[in-house]
Amino acid sequence: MVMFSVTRKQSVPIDGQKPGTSGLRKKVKVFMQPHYLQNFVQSTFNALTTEKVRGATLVVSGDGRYYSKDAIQIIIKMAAANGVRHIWVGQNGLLSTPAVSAVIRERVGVDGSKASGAFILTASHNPGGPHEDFGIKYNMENGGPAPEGITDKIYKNTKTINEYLIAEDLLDVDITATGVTSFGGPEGQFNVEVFNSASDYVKLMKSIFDFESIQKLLSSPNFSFCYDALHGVGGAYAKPIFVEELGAKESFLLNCTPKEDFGGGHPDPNLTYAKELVARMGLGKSDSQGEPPEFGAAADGDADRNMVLGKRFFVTPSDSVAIIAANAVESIPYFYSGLKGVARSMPTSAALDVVAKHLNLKFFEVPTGWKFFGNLMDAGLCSICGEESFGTGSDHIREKDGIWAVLAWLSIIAYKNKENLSAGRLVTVEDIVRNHWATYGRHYYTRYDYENVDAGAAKELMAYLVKLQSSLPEVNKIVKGIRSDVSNIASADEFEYKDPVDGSISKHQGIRYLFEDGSRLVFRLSGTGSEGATIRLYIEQYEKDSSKIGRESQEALAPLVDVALKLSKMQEFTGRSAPTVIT
Ligand code: VG1
Ligand code: CO
Repeated sequence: MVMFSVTRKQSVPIDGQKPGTSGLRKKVKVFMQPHYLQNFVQSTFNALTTEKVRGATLVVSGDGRYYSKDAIQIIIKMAAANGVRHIWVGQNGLLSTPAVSAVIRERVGVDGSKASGAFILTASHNPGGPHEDFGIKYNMENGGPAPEGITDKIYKNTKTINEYLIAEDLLDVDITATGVTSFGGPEGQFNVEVFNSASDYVKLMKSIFDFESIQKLLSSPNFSFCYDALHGVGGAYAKPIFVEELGAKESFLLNCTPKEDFGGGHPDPNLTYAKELVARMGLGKSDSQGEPPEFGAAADGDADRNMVLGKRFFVTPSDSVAIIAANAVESIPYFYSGLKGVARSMPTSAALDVVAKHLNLKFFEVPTGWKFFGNLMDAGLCSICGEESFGTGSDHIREKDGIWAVLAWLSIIAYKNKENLSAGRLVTVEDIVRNHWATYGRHYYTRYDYENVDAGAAKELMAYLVKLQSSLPEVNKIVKGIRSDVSNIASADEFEYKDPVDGSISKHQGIRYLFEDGSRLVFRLSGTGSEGATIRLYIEQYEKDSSKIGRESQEALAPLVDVALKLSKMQEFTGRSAPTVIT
């Protein structure tokens, strides 16, 4: 057996290693600086404490973006030096974020060990390549992102770090082939196990959904489908699940070969960045030839997000989670015995609230970021949850799950068509959504993103909005001066969350203006960008009157948009006359 020794490397703190909404994300060249990644990894080990690290089994993998391969070898060497016993790596370093969560919760190693955590190497929906972003985050033994208590400790450690441990003489491990490589260290054997990236996840999906009914749907001549992985790691799961298990045609898959730079694109599944899919579905400016498929979906770089489309029809993520929750018990075997509760992030529309009320389900509103759902799920309080940012998931794991959401939609479509699949007209995605609105009312919803705004200007805008909140009569005077046809603002605050399970408090989670008729304006600064600041503006209006639910969303929301932009002095502060992305 090859032996290695442990080196203590001197280091100094490096600024700016505070994990954001979902880990630390920076430009690749920042991560490549000497000691940068190492400082963060050692700070994580130190935050977890030696007892948790020594002898542990940890997962290291990610969405395969540029620099992942180097980072994996560095983390393997540092894990060995810190006394970790087993490192698990998905073949070629690939594991989607939901698959990592599944692997932590479900997988048993060749020697019978179970993993207690993972380094996930991804900057998710941010672009990749030598000039773009890299990212790293740590997930805990429940399979979910480290809670703020841990990420705060990690950050604190990065500010005082003076050394890290590394097994410099450990040879690079071949991660292209499955199998176990063993080394001998000062504390005994150290193993690196490379395993198939898809098999644990595929097994889990088969235990949740009725694959037979989905297979029938996919083989029906009345049904067609398109899945766009945007060159992210979702492609490594799309083929085994949709083609090999469910019999979809290979031509249904788009951009399903994972690439280090996502083909130069922005792996963010929305109407702006998933251009090819949007055109295929008949929703683009210049649509592609032929009849669009009945169902389309896309994923982000690490495949935890999903966008769901019908033929010439966009499903908002806020509606998507509400519709899944409303139909899950009938259509998805995992939920046959009922839902424990549902949850959404604060800026997500209240469509889910209405479903929860109708079905008499427990309901929770949490801050942005998946880490807040985990506690609820661990406590058995929540089965299905979602975010407006194309994130949907359930308590089968502790991350949002893009492919799960697609399978959930396919299950619902299969269920709605189970009698008339070969004969009558298909119940389409659009039918399902319109029927939902007719039952529950419609939440018109849009999000405006102002990306890479000057950080100082963004802060000033936010401070201004908080200051305005001190006098509601003043705000209402301004609002009425902008548009007399919107209702009054009933309250305004900064969202604060007290975790019902552990009592922890998260402050400053977004600025809210709540109107008397249930409309909302929410302003937040993004915590996932790597350059400047991104301002997110979320606008929502509820319509119960069934004669008014068929309007174009941008038209229905125009008065509120007008109010939001003028009230916040968006152009004055940022110099931007239009957002970068409208969803
Ligand atoms: C964004 C989304 C948030 C999501 C987060 C991570 O955060 O708004 O809902 O949980 O990305 O998603 P922010 O702070 O930029 O608004 V992923 O798929 O990028 O890990
Ligand atoms: Co993601």
